[in-house]
This record gives sequence, C-alpha cells and structure tokens, in this order.
Amino acid sequence: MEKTVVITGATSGFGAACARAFANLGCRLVLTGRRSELLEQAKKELSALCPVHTITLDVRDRQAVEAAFAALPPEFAEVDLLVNNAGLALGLEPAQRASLDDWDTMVDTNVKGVMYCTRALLPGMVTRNRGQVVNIGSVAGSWPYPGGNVYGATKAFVEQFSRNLRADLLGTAVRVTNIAPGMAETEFSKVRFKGDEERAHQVYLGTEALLPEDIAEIVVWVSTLPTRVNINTLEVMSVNQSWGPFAVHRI
Ligand code: NDP
Ligand code: 8X3
Repeated sequence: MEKTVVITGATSGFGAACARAFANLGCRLVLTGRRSELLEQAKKELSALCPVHTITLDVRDRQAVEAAFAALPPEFAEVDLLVNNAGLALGLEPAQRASLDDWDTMVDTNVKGVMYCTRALLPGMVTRNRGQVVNIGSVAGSWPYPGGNVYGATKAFVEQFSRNLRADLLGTAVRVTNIAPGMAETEFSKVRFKGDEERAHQVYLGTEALLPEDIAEIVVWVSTLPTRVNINTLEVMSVNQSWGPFAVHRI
C-alpha cells in the first residue's frame, strides 16, 4: 500500500502491532517512542518489508515534536496516516489520594502529546487534501470507573477532540477516527502499576483480553475503507468485558 504512516508509541503494545500490520502492507513507516533500542529493533525487523524511519521522541516535548515532523526525510514527508497511540495510565488511586505528578504526566502525554502531533502533521494533510488521523482513545473516555479519574478524562478529551477535528476538516478529504478499546493485554498495566509485574499480571488473569493485533487490525480497517467513509468513533471490548451496575453506598 502506497501510504506513509506515522505511529506514536511504536515500541510496544498497540503501536508495535500497528507497525507490524502496516509493514506487512508495504507502507512507509515513521515509528516514534522514547525507547530508542526498541525502535531500532523494530526497524531491523520491519525494514525487510518496507521503508522504516525511526525518531526517538517524547510526545510531551512540543518543540521536539515540531522539529521532528518538520524534518522528516523527503521519502517520509507526505504523511497519509497519523496514529496518535502514545499514551498511558498512571495509578488507580481515588482522586483524593492520587499523585498530582501522575495526573500531570497523563495530561501532558495523552492530551498535549495528541495535540502537538496532530497540529504538526495536519496542515500537510489539508494542503494535499489527503490523510487521516486515528486517535487511540479508550472506553475509559466514556465510562467512569473508580480510580479512572484523570486517565478517563484525558481519553474523553481524545474523543471530543477527534469529533471537533472532523468539524474543522469538513470540506477536505482528511478523515479522523477515535478508536476506544477496552481491556487489552499490553505493557499498559505494567506502566499503570509502575513496574509491578505481579499486579499487572492479575489484571489479565483468568480471562482473555483484547490483543494488540486486534486493535492493529481495526486501525488498518478504518484506514483502508473507501476514502468517502469516515468511522467517527469505534468502541471495542473483549467479549469477556462488560459494564458493572451503578454503585450505591448504603447507609
Ligand atoms: P503500552 O504501554 O504497551 O504502549 C504505550 C506506548 O506509548 C509505548 O510505545 C510507549 O513508548 C509510548 N509512550 C508512552 N509515553 C510516551 C511519551 N511521553 N512519548 C512518546 N511515547 C510514549 O500500552 P498500550 O499499547 O496498551 O497503549 C497504547 C494506547 O492505547 C495508549 O494511548 C493507551 O492509553 C491506550 N489504551 C490501552 C488500553 C489497554 O487496555 N491496553 C485500552 C484502551 C486504550 P516509550 O515508552 O518507548 O516512549
Ligand atoms: C485502558 C482500558 O479500562 O483500563 O484504557 O481504562 S481501562
């Protein structure tokens, strides 16, 4: 497929799976993340399938994001698809006890990182009248749960930002999609619980969560539909996950 695809957070989980899926389609890939050694590993693996450019990039760094995307090598400069995937949850404490530093990090990454990357690449898409932004939101953006506080709020931002981008882009061919996954087995819980592998393991124990490949398949699908079709938002869960009842405090 003749597409240049930028993936943020391509070093693990959904982003790494998207990189493999688009590499199998022969796209040109721009892979970003903070862990250079994992980016280099991905480049080594995927270069046999497609051209790969890697950028060690922290999406919280506005200047670095602007500079990196302004300096894409000519072969990768006309970006057709931005997958705003880099993101994280930190902690599961109730709001009254949660770490304000963790809240800052989630807002800086999940909200500002998405803003910076989108703002850097959108003008080129509009000028070319071709392109797509796929944002990775979460069910947590629509459905509250105890301890979801700021993480869920950042993903609500992602959902509404996606819709508002569509409003601004009316009259262009640029598409915007918010994908809102439920529980998926990646490094997500290890990050949320700050390296506590056992606690992370418990999240997926005795069930079958979504896999990164499931999300990659959906990202490929929304980006290979006829260009007149825009999936606005797509919520997806494992069949083993559903909603709980409203909580009631009885006195
Ligand atoms: P992973 O922890 O496996 O992957 C997260 C990716 O984001 C990594 O590649 C990491 O790269 C990157 N990342 C994190 N912070 C930054 C940063 N500041 N700058 C650049 N890259 C960063 O988790 P998932 O694959 O599960 O998460 C991907 C997205 O999916 C996130 O937005 C998450 O919120 C969302 N999501 C996850 C769900 C799940 O249950 N797993 C469900 C719903 C949504 P590096 O560390 O190298 O920088
Ligand atoms: C990740 C899914 O339910 O852990 O966004 O918040 S959840």
